[in-house]
This record gives sequence, structure tokens and C-alpha cells, in this order.
Amino acid sequence: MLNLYRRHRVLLGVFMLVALVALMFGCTPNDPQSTFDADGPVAQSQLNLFWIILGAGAVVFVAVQGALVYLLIKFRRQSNDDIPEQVEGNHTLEFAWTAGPTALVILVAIPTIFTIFDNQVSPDPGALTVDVIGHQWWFEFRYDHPDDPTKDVVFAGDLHIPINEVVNVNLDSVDVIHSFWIPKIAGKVDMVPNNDNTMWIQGNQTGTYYGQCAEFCGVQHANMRFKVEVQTREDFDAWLRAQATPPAESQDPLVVEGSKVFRSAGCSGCHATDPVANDGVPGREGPNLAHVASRTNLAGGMFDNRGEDGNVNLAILQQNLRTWISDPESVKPGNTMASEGAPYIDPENALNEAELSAIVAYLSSLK
Ligand code: HEC
Ligand SMILES: [Cu+2]
Repeated sequence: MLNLYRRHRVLLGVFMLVALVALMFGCTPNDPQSTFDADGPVAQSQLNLFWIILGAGAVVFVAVQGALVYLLIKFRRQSNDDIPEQVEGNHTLEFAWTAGPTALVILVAIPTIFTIFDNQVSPDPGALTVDVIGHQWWFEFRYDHPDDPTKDVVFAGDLHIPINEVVNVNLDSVDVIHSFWIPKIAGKVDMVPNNDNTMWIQGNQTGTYYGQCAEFCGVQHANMRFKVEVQTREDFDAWLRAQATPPAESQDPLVVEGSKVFRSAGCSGCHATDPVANDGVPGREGPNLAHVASRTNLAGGMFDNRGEDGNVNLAILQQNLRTWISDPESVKPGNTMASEGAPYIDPENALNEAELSAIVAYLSSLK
């Protein structure tokens, strides 16, 4: 066995090197959630800090390992020498190995402290503010209403922010501790019930980013995700205005029927379809569905509603709504809609095919 090992040692070494390189390709910078590819000042400052700390760690590693290898070779046993001379209490040496690491820790601590404060204290407290509220297992977002700051525009799943502007974020949770993280833009700060954590974010490039909960918060923690759309100011304003406007009421008979079923089946007990709420008044238990047909994703990222062109595709959206509403438990086991919603806990209230189709038609009309 040992012989076999000896013979294949080189081969084994080569294999491990190849495996290591292959693993490192997992960290390529253009992955959608790579922190090595920062697109905003907060993520950039965190990345810079990472490099400083990695650099300091590398210096220590090289110095210690270098000294070790050097000493091992230099003082290896050469003949039948006696035990070498024993040295005790070298003050210079002791001072050096105390002062060296202390200096290094200070070197790392200073930029760390500055970065923490820079990330916490907004450079523009008067800028656009968004309240982010964590729920098991989805994100609720609220902006001040563009015309009336005593009111909030409420939505879920897709966060929109204007490019190159500071956006202040208030973090809260209605149940357990969650954590807000958009790897390429900023993060991560805990969302603690009844505790006003704040942070600020800024996106420096238009496009879609991915965010997710970064604090274990229950069985579907991994499926608590959201998308971030960084837009030009004009696009953002238009989007916010559209979100603040109640959805157009369609006269299509199936849609009208669906809106009735939505109420009679108890969906409206957990889901509002009015996008506007009074400031600070908690939303209902489920996501606000006022403009659900404009969402790129549903149920904390379980469904992607976009077609190949990157826009919401009606057929895909309807299929996703149907899958979710017919059996939310099979999609996201343990979620509140399945464990508390009347149609799902009581077979007598289960939705029939006609009701399901009507609800899907209704919700997909809410653009
Ligand atoms: C007991 C409260 C409750 C009831 C009743 C309920 N839901 Fe939900 N619903 C939720 C919760 C909570 C979520 C988010 C689940 C998650 O992502 O973890 C949700 C998610 C959804 C979503 C996805 C929305 C998004 O933006 O992600 C849709 C659509 C939806 N529900 C439709 C319905 C319909 C239609 C009914 C009635 C048949 C219904 N819900 C009844 C609580 C409820
Ligand atoms: Cu969470």
C-alpha cells in the first residue's frame, strides 16, 4: 500500500493541484452573487477591506512558513551532533514577536473600523429611503408615496433603486432575525424584530442584481431571495409612480369572477391589493399583490416570471401563479400560506379548477 502510494505520489499531487484550480474557478468574478465583482461603493469598500486583511494574512503566512522552512533546513541534524546550545529569555526576540503582531492587528483594525462606520452612517441622510421588512420567507419593501409622505407604497420581491444615488435602508423583521444582503452592492446587516438597524446602498450600474437572506431563519431560509433592479432616475420614477397607482380594473368576466373568488376564498385576508398603506402600519401576513403581474419573481425567488427577453412573460407568469396557488406546500414546504390558508388546510374549501383559473386570470391582470 505504502509502495503504491509512493509510486503515485506525483500523480496524486498533480490531481490535487488540478482539483484546487478547478475549485477556484468557482470564484470567477462575473457570477451573479460574487462579492469579488462589486458594483457599488459599499460592496467596494468591503472588498477593499477583504484584500487588506488577506494581504496582512499573507504576510504573516509567508513570514512564519518561510522562517519555519529556513530553520528546519539550516538547523537540521547533520551528524551525530550533541543537543544544540539552549537559549532562554531573549528580550529582543520576545519584544519583536509581541510588537510585530500588535502592529499588524492595528493595521487591520483601523481600516476595519472606518469601513464599518462608513457603511453604517449614510453619506446622505435626506436621500431616498426604503423600509425593508423581513418575513418568513420573503422581503417586503416600502417607499414613501411620491405625493404623500404620510403614506407608503408597498411591494415585495423586487427592489428598485435609482443608479448612482444613495438609498437609505431601514431594516426590520416581523418574526425572526433575517439578514439583508445584495452581494454585489452591499451587505450584510441583520433585520432584527423591534430593532432599527440601518444601512445604505448604492448601485453604480444599471441591471438586475440578486439579494437574499443571510441569517438562518427557518426551513425555507435558502428560498428567501429577492431581485434588485438598478435603474436610471427616469425609469425609477416611472416605476414608483406605477406601483403607487392602484391596478387598472379589467372588465373581463373571468377577471371579475377571479377577484370575487380572491375575496371569498380568504386570499384577501392575507394579501392586500391596494398598493398604498398608511406610514408605519404593518401590511397583512402575505405579500402585497397590487402589481403582482409586474413582478419578475414570486414567493421569495421560487419562480422566475421572465421570458427570454428579460421581461415578465404572461404565459410563464400564469403558469407560475397556477403552480403556486394550486399547491404552495409542494413548492415551498412549511410556508404560512399553505399552513394557514383556508383552501389548503380544509379540503372543503379547496379551490376547484374553475376558481383556480379565475384567480390566475385576476392576479395576472394586476400589472
Ligand atoms: C394565511 C395567509 C395567506 C393566505 C390565506 C393566502 N396567502 Fe398567499 N401568501 C402568503 C404568504 C406568507 C406568502 C409568501 C410565501 C413565501 O414566499 O414564503 C404568500 C405568497 C403568495 C403569492 C406570491 C406573491 C409574491 O409576490 O411572492 C401569491 C400569488 C399568493 N400568495 C396568492 C394567494 C391566493 C390566490 C390565495 C387564496 C387562494 C392566498 N395567497 C392565500 C400568505 C397567505
Ligand atoms: Cu430570512
